[in-house]
Amino acid sequence: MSGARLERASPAPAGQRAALRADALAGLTAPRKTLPCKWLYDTEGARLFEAITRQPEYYPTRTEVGILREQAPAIAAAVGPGATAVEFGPGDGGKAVLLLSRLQAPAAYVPVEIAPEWLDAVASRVSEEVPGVPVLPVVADFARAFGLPSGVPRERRLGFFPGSTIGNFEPTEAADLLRRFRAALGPGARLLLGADLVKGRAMLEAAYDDAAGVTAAFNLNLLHRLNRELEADFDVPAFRHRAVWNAEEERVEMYLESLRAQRARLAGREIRFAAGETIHTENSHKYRPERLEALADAAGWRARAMWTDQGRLFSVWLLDA
Ligand code: AVI
Repeated sequence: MSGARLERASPAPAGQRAALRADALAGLTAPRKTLPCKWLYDTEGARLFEAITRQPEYYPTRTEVGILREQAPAIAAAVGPGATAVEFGPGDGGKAVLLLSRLQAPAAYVPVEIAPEWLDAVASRVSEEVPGVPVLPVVADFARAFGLPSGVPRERRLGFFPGSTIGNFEPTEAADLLRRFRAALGPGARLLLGADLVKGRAMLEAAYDDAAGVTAAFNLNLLHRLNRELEADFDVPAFRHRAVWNAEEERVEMYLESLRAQRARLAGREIRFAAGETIHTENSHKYRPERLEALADAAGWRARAMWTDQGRLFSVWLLDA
């Protein structure tokens, strides 16, 4: 994927709609149909994703939060006092609150996010829940090259990229992203990174196809979004959600499968589906520790520490620039 970051603008601005149209036309007229996973996150998609994180099958969020809580003393000791935490795509700010309230005298918190209204909400939450830590919000798209403003302290910068969002990027894109973080943070920086680990098929496929159908609704919302924003006419109930563990690529793949032969109109084009034909909508790469270390290494980072849970489901890494 290019850009696993959440896009929450609603209704979509014209530029964003044009980009969605271009991506949808390119992806749905290709021999193997695809849609980039960044488009999963409109307002409804973001709401559904928050609901996914509360599903019993979706272990990553609660496991990572458990690691951050349990290992907070070790993380705080390794990071040291006076860090400026720079979070890329801060979500609802919950993990920032957890981190900042455990670090020793953090100097500042810098959430980096493309959607200004989302940034405001995160800044208010963190200011309220961790008073005394200056919040310096930065509007930027970290999926592209960006710099931090001069007001952000240069010393002891700690990048923060939790949630295993790194897994939604293809490995070469993930290395580019880590390289960009390194360039933006500067020499001497550290990065606290969450990465989901490889595990058995049953647990992975259940995590991406929960019994309550929330992940299915999240995936199908992509077709609703095309109908809403591009005036397409997908018959959404004629598609179903599928999640498949690809053991060779070590990633969970999400698809929308057409239940019958059908056609849909999209931006003046007719898109045909055979029965059983799929649209590939997301990859969620899982990492073995040695592969994550090699990825970090390729991007110029050195692994300093890794923390995991008892079941070795998830990993939190501290990397040195
Ligand atoms: C945002 N990202 C880390 C999630 C994941 O687990 O890959 C997105 C997701 N897709 C389906 N469920 C969750």
